[in-house]
Amino acid sequence: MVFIDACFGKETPYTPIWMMRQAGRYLPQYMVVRERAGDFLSLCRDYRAASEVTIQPVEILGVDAAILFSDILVVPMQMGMDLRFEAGEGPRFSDPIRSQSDLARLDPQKAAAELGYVYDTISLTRSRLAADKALIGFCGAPWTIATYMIEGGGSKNYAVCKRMLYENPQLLHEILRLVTEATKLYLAHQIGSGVDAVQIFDSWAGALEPSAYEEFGWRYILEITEFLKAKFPHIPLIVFAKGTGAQMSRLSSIAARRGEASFDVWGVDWSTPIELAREQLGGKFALQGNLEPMRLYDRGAIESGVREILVAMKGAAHIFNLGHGILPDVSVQNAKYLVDLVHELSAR
Ligand code: 1CP
Repeated sequence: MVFIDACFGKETPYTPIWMMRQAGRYLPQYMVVRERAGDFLSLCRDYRAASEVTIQPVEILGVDAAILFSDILVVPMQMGMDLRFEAGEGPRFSDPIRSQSDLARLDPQKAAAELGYVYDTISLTRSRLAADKALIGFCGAPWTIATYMIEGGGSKNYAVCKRMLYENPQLLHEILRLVTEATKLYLAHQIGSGVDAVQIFDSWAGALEPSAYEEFGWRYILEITEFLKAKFPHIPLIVFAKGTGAQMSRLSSIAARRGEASFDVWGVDWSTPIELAREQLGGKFALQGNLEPMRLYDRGAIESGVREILVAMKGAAHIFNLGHGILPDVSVQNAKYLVDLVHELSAR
């Protein structure tokens, strides 16, 4: 698979591409399946429907990899929390974790066992997906998951989490430890069910000051990648820690001090110059990214952005992607234009 070869830094006939959040509302075919399923969580739990929307972007856009259709928040939900997606409001936990006594409600083993609908989606999808297309499994990084568990939903300033971080760091560490345990088991099951690669999304990494991110964010990610790399060396691991562009060399040194690289691909967000990422990380990691997602509104903007990124990454291990998730109102034609353009301009 071209995508897997690129993750491991091997030469490929062209630069592979997929898009974060590629299965979603901008696709009319997704909306049809979503309506049929009722609500978002029912869609995640219905493995046939989830598999169908996982495959849609591969068939409609021609991307080189499918990403499992699910959500990062199914992990805390199956650990024992009450999750709702209110229309237009995003995720809500009615019972956020705020004190030591709340921890008794969280069970990592139960989570990994109750996520069977995800494992079913993976095996069905792998059996249906073309042999040359990769299936990516994923999870949220412990820090990003913890922000939702503690705040009770999305947040602008993460004040409840950060107050806990400075006032009661031990409690935050205990929450992160439980999520880390659940995530290791969950990802091992995802790999056992057939995913070809795994991405860890640390979407809110940039919310922490660098020293706090090292202690409460990065080290838990490395714990997960070290665990998986030892067990499944043939499965490429991708880490996307959004908003950490100014810390790339520090974070990679921390990883290097712990031993051999435990992950393969460094996800670069749209605010980080990819040539800077190449300078600081090139040779050690394949890079993934980093077109500004809003460029998808305009074909001229797509073309100039693609050309710039391909020139900066020429001769280096690279997977093309957006620098964060695709937005719900972009045109499918423009998304397809991007995929075709990357394939065409990178052909060797
Ligand atoms: O109403 C709906 O249709 C639900 C919208 C939706 C979708 C389509 C949510 C709710 N999640 C998803 C799917 C999803 N989430 C995928 C599927 C595979 C794909 O990429 O196509 C993935 C990988 C995610 C991951 C995810 N969920 C992240 C990390 C990636 C990122 O964008 O930073 C995060 C932060 C979430 C939480 C979440 N779930 C849903 C929403 C709207 C959010 C974000 C809320 C917020 O901004 O705080």
